[in-house]
Amino acid sequence: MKLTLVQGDITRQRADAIVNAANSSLMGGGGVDGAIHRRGGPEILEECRKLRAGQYGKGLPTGRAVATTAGRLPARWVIHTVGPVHSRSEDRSALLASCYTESLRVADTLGAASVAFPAISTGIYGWPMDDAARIALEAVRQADTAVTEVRFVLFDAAAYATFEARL
Ligand code: AR6
Repeated sequence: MKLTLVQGDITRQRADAIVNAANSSLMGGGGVDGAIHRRGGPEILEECRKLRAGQYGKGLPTGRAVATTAGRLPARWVIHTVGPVHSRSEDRSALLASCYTESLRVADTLGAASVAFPAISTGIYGWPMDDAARIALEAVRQADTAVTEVRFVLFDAAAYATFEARL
């Protein structure tokens, strides 16, 4: 598997699938979730609504992943995953790792060869970047997947530098 790091906006990435750091409701939010729905258009939310009306009536559990169309984005699919909120009192790193492995598992079911990830849980959900980078890189490296390219799309220079140091 080829692992690459880029600094930029994930909504601009050409990849078979881009991953969204969503929340359980799948109804959109701020951060990368807001950007994906804004730029991708209403088609994505429409599919999310159908998922909520069907299989995910109670919402998508933390650490799980599900795919929709990518609407107007230059990707074929958006894989929505729900990161854990960072906690000082409880070790939730297995749930964060699960976001990466479950997203890759969904990518495999789609036949996606290239997948772009944001740094899940490192914004509104408060996960320290260095620890999140360690967990993300380890999870992706150890994943049993047919995906041949994983790209981490880091929003700012500091996040990029942290991932680069870890890599
Ligand atoms: N491209 C790439 N990375 C981005 C972009 C972008 N366009 N925008 C932000 N980031 P966050 P979370 C980075 O808050 O912490 C939403 O409301 C950002 O700098 O998007 O998992 C959801 O609905 C940070 O490093 O996701 C949930 O309620 C990283 O993406 C909640 O936020 C993740 O930040 C999820 O929180």
